[in-house]
Amino acid sequence: MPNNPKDKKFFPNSGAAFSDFLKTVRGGKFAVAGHMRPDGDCIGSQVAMAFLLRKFGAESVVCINKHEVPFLYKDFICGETFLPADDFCDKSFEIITVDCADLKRTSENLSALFPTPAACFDHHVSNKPYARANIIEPSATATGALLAGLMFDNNIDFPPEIANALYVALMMDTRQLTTSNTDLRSFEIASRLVEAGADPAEVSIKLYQREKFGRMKLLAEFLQSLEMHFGGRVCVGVLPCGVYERTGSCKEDSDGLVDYARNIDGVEVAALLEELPEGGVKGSLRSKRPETRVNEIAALFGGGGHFAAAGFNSGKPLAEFYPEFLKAVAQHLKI
Ligand SMILES: [Mn+2]
Repeated sequence: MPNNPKDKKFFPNSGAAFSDFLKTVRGGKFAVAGHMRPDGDCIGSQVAMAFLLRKFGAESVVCINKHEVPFLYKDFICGETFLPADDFCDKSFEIITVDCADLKRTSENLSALFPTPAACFDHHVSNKPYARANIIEPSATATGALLAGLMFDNNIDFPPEIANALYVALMMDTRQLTTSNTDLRSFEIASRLVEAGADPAEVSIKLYQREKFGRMKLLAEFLQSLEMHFGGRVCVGVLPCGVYERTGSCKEDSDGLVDYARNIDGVEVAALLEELPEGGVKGSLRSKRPETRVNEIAALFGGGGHFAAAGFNSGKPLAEFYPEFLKAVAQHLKI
């Protein structure tokens, strides 16, 4: 083991592909594409990639996404131009994707117009290589962690605002370094990013202290609706029709509400059952641990997802669906 930890490479297996890719950048025109409904890892990675391309001599660089940069991340785009993917058709540009396991995740338009991107940087285990250069590290906890690691490995300097964008990427995909895949390397990269100028306290204020009043009112209604079942092992909350209008919130504000139910001590399965205006129920499921496999409960109702986070839609009215759902959960948990 080298004495100086900085001699250690974060991503030795991708080093050669990364160097080869950088040699192709000079003079090129690049559109850095992220996935639809972009998250913090996507935006932070796009911004860092745009910086890198320009640093290595790209003539023109833009960022493109199907959906707009979410309000939370607008402070971290470092002056980059984000264009709507549905309108982008300039074939003098090459596409580089970040954080997209599948080219279709960019947009229908882009995947049809640019079937073979110049490069793909990703950390999804499901990624099937679709670009000319595929730099994929499934053990990286964020695409931003992969990009940061590759830049550290190659002694590529970047300014504090890029360190901040990459830090945001890492924090969002690891839920502030707490997800089950968070490893020592994630902490080391976070530490190097702070050394490069990332500001954890400022990032934390900008990401976690910007709640909207309407969302807080929605949360209050959701918490009020929580019911415990089976001795506290299952917690279910509902959002009735009209709740968004009543609280001055919107549909996106329901993201993450179900986590409050999961966070209760002793709860193994948490559910948010939302009554849809067109009829039926949208369900979001969470478990504390992946072994609980809530995706298998979701599958009973035609949905799916991950072991600890899954979802489904049912056509049945909430009052009819609720008891059926409880029965299915009890069977799954062998209660
Ligand atoms: Mn990601």
